[in-house]
Amino acid sequence: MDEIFVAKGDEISPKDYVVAEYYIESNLPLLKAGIEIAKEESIGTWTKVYTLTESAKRLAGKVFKVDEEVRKVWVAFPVELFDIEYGGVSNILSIVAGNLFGLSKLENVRLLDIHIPEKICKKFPGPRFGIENIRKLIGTNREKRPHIGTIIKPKVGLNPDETAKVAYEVAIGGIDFIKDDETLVNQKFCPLEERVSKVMEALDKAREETGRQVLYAVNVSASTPYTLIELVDQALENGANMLMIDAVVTGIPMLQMLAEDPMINVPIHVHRAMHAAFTRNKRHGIRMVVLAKLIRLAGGDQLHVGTAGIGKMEADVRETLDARDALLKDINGIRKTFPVASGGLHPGLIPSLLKVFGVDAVFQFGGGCHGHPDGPRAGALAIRQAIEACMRGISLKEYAETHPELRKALETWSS
Ligand code: RUB
Ligand code: CA
Repeated sequence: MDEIFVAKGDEISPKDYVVAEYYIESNLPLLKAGIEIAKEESIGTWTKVYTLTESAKRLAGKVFKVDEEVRKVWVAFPVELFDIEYGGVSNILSIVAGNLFGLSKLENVRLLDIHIPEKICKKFPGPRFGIENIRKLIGTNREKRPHIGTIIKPKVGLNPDETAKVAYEVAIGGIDFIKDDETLVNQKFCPLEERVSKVMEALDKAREETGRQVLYAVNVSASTPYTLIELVDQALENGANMLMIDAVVTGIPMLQMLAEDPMINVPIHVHRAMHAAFTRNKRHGIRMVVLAKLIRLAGGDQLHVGTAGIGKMEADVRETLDARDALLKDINGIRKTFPVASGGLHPGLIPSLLKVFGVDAVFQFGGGCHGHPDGPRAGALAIRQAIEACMRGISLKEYAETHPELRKALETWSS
């Protein structure tokens, strides 16, 4: 019976299968361990069942490659197994990343990557804006540079007036976009409707003074589709020009719902709080690259991918860059998602960030903006100056001699 869960490499056409790569630790021989996954996630169970029809057998997942040295197994799941119209990302995850993590015969399993064929990719919306159109909104499509964003800090606690004041200061200082922090939604101390109305008023005022439109990503990570849409309506009615959703805690399908809504004509920034519960362990869980592929397909215009170990959050360079590449590489004409580096960043780290990420990236600063001794406007100016210095090939130290905000930032956070 196990033979139906095994195939030769040349029998698997990448057009007709979703291919999942797993790292496995098990007492079973690796091929057998892979078969446990193929079986559990397609047409099998722990024992022979007499209800298995001949036509059901064509839906068997198949192990078609094993690499003993790195303990890797490749499993191909036939396209027909997936219900993309109704099940979408939920259905994909329930197959390639479902029960298998709990199988007692497997001590550790890590989903390393997935390869999704064109016929499935085409059924997803992808980003409505993507890098090119966000660049048009910010005005950087000719002179390409990384975008700079800020997370308002403290992450919660400011009221709408205080939030708007900070927004005005960083907008004048030269930030490209502002985002709510992930734990701020619609709490009583800072109701979303009033917050958006006041922040947008402050950003309009800044635009009149500087000629630059700053984007504000409003966190609408609500618990049900109904409350989500209620918050989206409140945000858009009050002039929001960007939305933010935490796609891990809220669910990728909620992101897709926003991306497919013809009434929502603003980019969507995607946060990923809680991802490290399953992406961090190198032996068990799901790599960030998998999440990045699914979030791009579902319509995320910007997505956090980590800082390659430059900032405060754990991540090795390879993990960050693989996630970044998944957002940028060509996938059947689907727009590119802006990779976001965030967490523990400050102006002194911009040269290292540029070296790793290049210009097609968003660098985001919370403490590294609002912790500037002269306040958020000076913080934003210092970030802007660090970008300018790098784009002009001048060292930060030299540029700081004539730019006091940058000088103070470098003194504050010597890297
Ligand atoms: C960063 C911040 C974000 C983290 C999340 O604030 O608020 O939530 O970037 O991590 P600060 P990741 O700049 O003050 O550290 O981007 O890795 O998902
Ligand atoms: Ca945060």
